[in-house]
Amino acid sequence: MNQNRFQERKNAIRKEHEALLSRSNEELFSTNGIFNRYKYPVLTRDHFPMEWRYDFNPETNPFFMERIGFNAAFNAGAIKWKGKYLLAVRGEGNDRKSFFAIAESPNGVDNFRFWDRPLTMPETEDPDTNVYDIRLTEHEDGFIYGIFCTERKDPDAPDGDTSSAVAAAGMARTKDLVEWERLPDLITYGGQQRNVVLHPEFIKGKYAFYTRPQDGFIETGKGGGIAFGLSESMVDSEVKEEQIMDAKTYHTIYELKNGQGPAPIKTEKGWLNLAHGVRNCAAGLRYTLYMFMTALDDPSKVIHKPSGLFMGPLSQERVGDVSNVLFTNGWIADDDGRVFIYYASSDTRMHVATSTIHQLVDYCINTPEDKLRSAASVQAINELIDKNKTL
Ligand code: M1P
Repeated sequence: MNQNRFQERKNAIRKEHEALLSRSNEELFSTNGIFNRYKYPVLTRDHFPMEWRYDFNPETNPFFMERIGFNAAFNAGAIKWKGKYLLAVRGEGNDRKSFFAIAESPNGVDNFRFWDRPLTMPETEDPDTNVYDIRLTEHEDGFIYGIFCTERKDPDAPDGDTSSAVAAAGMARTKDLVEWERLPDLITYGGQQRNVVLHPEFIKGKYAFYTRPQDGFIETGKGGGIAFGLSESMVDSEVKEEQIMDAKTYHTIYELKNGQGPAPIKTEKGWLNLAHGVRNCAAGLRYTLYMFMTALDDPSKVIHKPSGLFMGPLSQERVGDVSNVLFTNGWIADDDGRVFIYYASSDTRMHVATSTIHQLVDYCINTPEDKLRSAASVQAINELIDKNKTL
């Protein structure tokens, strides 16, 4: 391949990439009135910078081929930082390894661009095989914490078992999102951990965690749902007692397991919580998002819980590496009351939906609760019809 061909390919790919990165997004009309989806995903694997993918030297890459490939961009933590909307994305390479990379947007809905390099997350003495699903919490102690899943091969796996893993909560903190200080993994006593989230305020003078105790890597077993626990310190963090605050429940969208999404948002009426629930069906595990509200003076106490799912996979969102999955670990509450909900579909790409604090509080308080029986659901429908008949 001659020099012209190299240059042609490079220019064509650059042009297409730039068009993708600068594409405007479009808010879609919402019949539910609770949130608005957007026409395009905000980040995909095609958004990763060309400099991370290609060797730009025609001598060593005469065909201008990709040297490092990326498979997915999903499950991002989120934060508003210096006026910009930042996503700490879970990038996944073709090698199946996940890593974190920050992408920034001027408006939260489009024009997301990755910073120059992926995030360098220091390791502990026990190196991580895989890291993913970071939750960013701006804590009142002045640090931004990143709590994520660290996965390592199960040391007790029998010979020949090359897939059993152990999941724990990895911990790191930063003041600028560039330099990270790795802290020891969170110590808990309820088995494995994924979906651990740090609450932004001290509770009883301690650090407060949302955890998800689970017996195995995939199965939660007797680990019963989203739990709440306190730790004296973040440097040697230990949650001695995990109290289930939002249990997995028979015949709900969180029947099999659930997990806290991002850190909750404080409102006048209580803390807004966003989580994922998982149920099993003939198509496999189905992940949807749901919401609940907790008491201002006790974030472990659920005070409002709308029935069922808040958001489930639709259209193209249904299909991907792990189909039929919506997952969230990042949202941003703006000063003007707007809320940007960042969610991933099918472990493949990132989307945004927008709402407001007022709408989400209204949704949590005024949506009927799940009474756990078909007849009770019909009764709720009839109550609404009756109410409308009086108008
Ligand atoms: O594949 C769907 C999700 O599965 C896991 O979620 P949970 O811990 O609730 O089972 C996570 O690995 C998550 O990253 C993934 O999106």
